[in-house]
Formats: sequence, C-alpha cells, structure tokens
Amino acid sequence: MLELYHAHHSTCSQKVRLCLAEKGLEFESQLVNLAMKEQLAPDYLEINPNGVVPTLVDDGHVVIDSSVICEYLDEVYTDISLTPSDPHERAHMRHWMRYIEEVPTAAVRFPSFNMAFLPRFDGLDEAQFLEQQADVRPLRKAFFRRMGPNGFSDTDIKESFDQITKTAARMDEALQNGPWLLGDMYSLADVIVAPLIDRMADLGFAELWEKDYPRVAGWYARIQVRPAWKIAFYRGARLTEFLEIRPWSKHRH
Ligand SMILES: N[C@@H](CCC(=O)N[C@@H](CS)C(=O)NCC(=O)O)C(=O)O
Repeated sequence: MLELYHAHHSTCSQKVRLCLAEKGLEFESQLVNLAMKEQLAPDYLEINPNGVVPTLVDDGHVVIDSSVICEYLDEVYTDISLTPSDPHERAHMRHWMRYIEEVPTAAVRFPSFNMAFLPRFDGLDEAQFLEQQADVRPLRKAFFRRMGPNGFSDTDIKESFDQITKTAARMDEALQNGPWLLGDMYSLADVIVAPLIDRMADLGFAELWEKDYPRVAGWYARIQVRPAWKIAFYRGARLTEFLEIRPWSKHRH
C-alpha cells in the first residue's frame, strides 16, 4: 500500500501527486499541516529527518524527496513509464530534473512566502521568529533566517523572477522539438516542473513567460488538460484556493 504524507498546496507534494496520477496509482493520504509545524513533530522527523513534505511510505519502506519519490515510483510501478528507456535520453531527463530542483524549485519559494505565508508569522518579533520558526527547521533554517518575519527583500524577489524567466527560456528552447521537454515523450521532467509553473501562474506571474516564451504557455495549456492534472490538482490544492484568496497583483515588484 502506498501512503503519501503531503500538503494540498505544497509544490513538492503536487509533483508526487501528479506522478502518482499519471501512473494511475492510488494512495492513502496523510495530510501534514505545515502552518502547525506538523512536519517538525518528532514522529514525522523519524520518517523524514529533513522535516519537509512529501514522504512516501510503500509497504513500510520510506522514500523521501519528491524527485527521488517520482523516480522510485517509476522504477517500481512500471505499467505506465515516465522515464525513457534509452540511457542517453534518461540522462537528459535527469539533467532536467536536477536543474528544476536547483533553479525553479528554489525560486518559487521566495514569492510564495512573501505573498502567501507571511501571515503565519504575524505578531512574532525577530527573536521569537528565529527561535520558533527559523532555528527549528533542519533543512530551511538559513532560508527562514534570510526571510525574517517581514519577508524577502525586493532584490531576492527580482532574483527569483530572473530564475523563473531563465527556466522558461530553457523550456521554450527544448519545446521546439516537440510537445514535451524531451520531445515526444511526456516524462518526469514535465511532471516535476509543472507545479512550479502552475504556482507562478497562480500567484499572477504568467507574464514571465506568456509573451516571450509562448511554447511554455502552450506546454502549460497541454499539461492542464491531461486527465491526471485534475486528480493531482483537486479543488483546494492550488495555493490561492487553499488560502481562499485571489492572485494579488500583476506587477513584478
Ligand atoms: N527537496 C525536498 C524539498 C521538500 C520541501 O521543501 N517541502 C516543503 C513544501 S513544498 C516543506 O515541507 N516545507 C516545510 C517547511 O518549510 O517547514 C523535496 O523535493 O521533497
């Protein structure tokens, strides 16, 4: 039995939910409330010492890290494959996956926190924030310290948008060769970048690619009509739906 510890709106959870849905796999949902810091509870840290979601448990075997989980699922449940069989193509997919983890995955956190999560820290002064929010996080201490209770600087936000724009430029170039990042094959690379593009669109920043990189807009439209999309992004899973708010503003800061 597959069990997934996840949060509705978390992009890393969405990556795994989309992978599961594409592969037609069902799972038992274990919701982790990030605002209540359930990801830092001792019993959760025992299965995921990084104190983040998602975590997959497959018949008692724990697998952590969203990309690793997706690769694991694709190796173990082979009926529908999202990985090329050719080693060169597979390396190409993995190069995309590493890039996606390093660049856009990190970049979307900055506007996400500034625009949606800061109210979690209302009323905390600097010292309380460090003690209760930053220093308790095994993986994100430095990120939280840099953010502070009042959010990231305009420079950080600009840098984040620049990273997303560069990602869109790379995607646009790759999409000259077919509907998906690897050409004709829909792969894990498409799966793991999709929630990041969706997050930026959800926050109101699709303008980062819509005009200059129309192939990305086409790819985003194509991926959203795949049947798996509605399963992974059920009502209430997008950040704005989760927080019951609308995209804030169109300007870039
Ligand atoms: N590399 C990890 C990162 C997971 C991660 O950052 N998860 C976020 C949600 S998208 C989280 O749990 N944040 C909790 C926190 O910041 O305390 C993965 O891909 O699974």
